[in-house]
Amino acid sequence: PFLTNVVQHPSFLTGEYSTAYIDSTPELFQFAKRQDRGTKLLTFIGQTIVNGYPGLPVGAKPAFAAPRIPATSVRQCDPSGTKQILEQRGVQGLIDWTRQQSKLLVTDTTFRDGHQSLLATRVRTYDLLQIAEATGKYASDLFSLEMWGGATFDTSMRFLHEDPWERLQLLRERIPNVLFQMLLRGANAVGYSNYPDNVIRKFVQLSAAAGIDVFRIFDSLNWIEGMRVAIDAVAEAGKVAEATICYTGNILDPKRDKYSLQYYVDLAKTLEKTGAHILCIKDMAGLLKPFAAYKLIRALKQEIGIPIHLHTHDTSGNQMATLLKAYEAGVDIVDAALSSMSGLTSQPSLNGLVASVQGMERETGLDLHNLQLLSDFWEDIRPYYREFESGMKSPSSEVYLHEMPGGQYTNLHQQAKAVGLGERWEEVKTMYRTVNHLFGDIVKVTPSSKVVGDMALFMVQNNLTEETIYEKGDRVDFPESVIQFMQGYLGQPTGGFPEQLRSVILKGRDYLTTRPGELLPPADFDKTGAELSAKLGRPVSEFDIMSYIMYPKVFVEKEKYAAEFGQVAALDTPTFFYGLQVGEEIAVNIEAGKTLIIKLVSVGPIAADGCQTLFFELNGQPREVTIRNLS
Ligand code: 3PY
Ligand code: ZN
Repeated sequence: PFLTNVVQHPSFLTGEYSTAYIDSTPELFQFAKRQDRGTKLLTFIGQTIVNGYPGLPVGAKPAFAAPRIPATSVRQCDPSGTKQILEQRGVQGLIDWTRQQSKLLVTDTTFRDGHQSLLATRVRTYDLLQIAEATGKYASDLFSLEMWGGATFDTSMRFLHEDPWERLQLLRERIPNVLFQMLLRGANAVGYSNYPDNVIRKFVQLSAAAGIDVFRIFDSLNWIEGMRVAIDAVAEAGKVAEATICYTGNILDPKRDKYSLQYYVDLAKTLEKTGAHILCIKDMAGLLKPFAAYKLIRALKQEIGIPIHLHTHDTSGNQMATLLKAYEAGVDIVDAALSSMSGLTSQPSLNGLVASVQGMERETGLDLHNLQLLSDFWEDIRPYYREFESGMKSPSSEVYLHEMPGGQYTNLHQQAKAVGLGERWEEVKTMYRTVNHLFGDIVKVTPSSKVVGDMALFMVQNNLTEETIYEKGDRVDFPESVIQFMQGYLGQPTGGFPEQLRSVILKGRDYLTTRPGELLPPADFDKTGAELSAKLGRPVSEFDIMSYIMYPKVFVEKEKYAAEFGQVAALDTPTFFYGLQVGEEIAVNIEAGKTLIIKLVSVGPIAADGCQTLFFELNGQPREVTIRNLS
């Protein structure tokens, strides 16, 4: 009975999902006055020149060489790749083909996990589009391209001021032949807490309609209940449900028996019974050592009939060996990233993998020369994003100690810097391990990994230790994410919650023992859409409504940003991050057939009121914008 109180708790309702949001935050809906598109973009560029892009240095724009973009002739008129196999033969036909064909199949993760793990998820649609057609052409023998979901949904809106759905649709138009794959966090969709079941179903339908073919579905605690709704929805949409076991611990260590070989085999069998078309082993932190991979995949091959897809991160530097041992054990599909976007916290090198198995019975069929052309492009654009690199320069076996997912490493590092703990990063990593221990050794992957990260930052900040937390904990308010985790909003961990710690953190609050999605009131899409449309003063699409339901605040901020600064997504990346140099001229395509020519003529001094005037030419006409210097 008390469970109803929990789901009506205001913090839960406003957390990530609420239709009451519009009414409770009217100030968010006051938009800047209308200006023409050119002036908006000049304002954005001026703002970036004067005050910098948030988090990046202000000052001279670095010199970047133009990226090498391999020539593509007109779009392939007769595409044939895995996408066509799915379309012509259906899901079962695709799975049968996967089993019958003889190659090692490969997924390229560069468009999603590669940059999520190396560049804090900051790669812009503009750059993805530059290489999209060439990717479809030169990597047409891929099983799939992982290119959406995970952290990209949130980040594209929050930091890049882009529409994630538009990214998906634009890439789909340019890459008609390879399966598109996304990462879906089960009942958390692409967010950080559970959503009502009808939101999960709708999210899957919309993603499928916009172009996703393969849904990698995981639960951040390996809790099967958190995956069922999504698995069923994907099957219903006629798409591929790739259900996931997240790998943690070490199956070769008899002392670490919470996550044993038997644990994974049982989970895999349950997922197969639940309707998974493919099984993913998601080694999000890169803990699956080579010989463990062999043992795990051999065992799974004997116990289940569906294809096995291996995902890992190369943080330790050991993971090419893991892929090769997985090959020996008969893995069907593996993930890798183009070489210039591989290694360290990203996936092992795709180019290297292709070369490694050349001449073997199950060589990949991918062409090394063509892959090099694609890698060259990424090598050239990676410097645009250098400020988002983690600073990690070599492989680190420390990952076996802290067990932090590759996709979290750069993001948590940024988060630590943002709260003033940049200097104490070593302590944060050690605390991450301590928190895992305090939590009872849990699976750590978004969002459970975020909870561990938040708690680690919090403990370092407040000088709490494993020993003092129980006494001092009564007097501190823990982060909201930690409270919600202990309340069961991310689901139930294997072996349950640590009771003593839970009571210190919850301080008498209620908690759930069943699936949050069962209790959450369903979203009313029509009502939310009508309200949103009225507030924004424009018609809204189903995609807008979904973005809003997933991330209400971030979505509205994005709308406000667009009202003030226009289509910043149309700017090239160096200009987006660093503005223009005096004398520099760029062409900006704001819609098909409409190009703005923007030139920075000069930058005025800081006036007494703290403002600076920038003089531009817009399509040859003089224009000026005045920006307050915030330094
Ligand atoms: C995500 O959920 O974004 C991940 O990449 C988890 O590994
Ligand atoms: Zn990953």
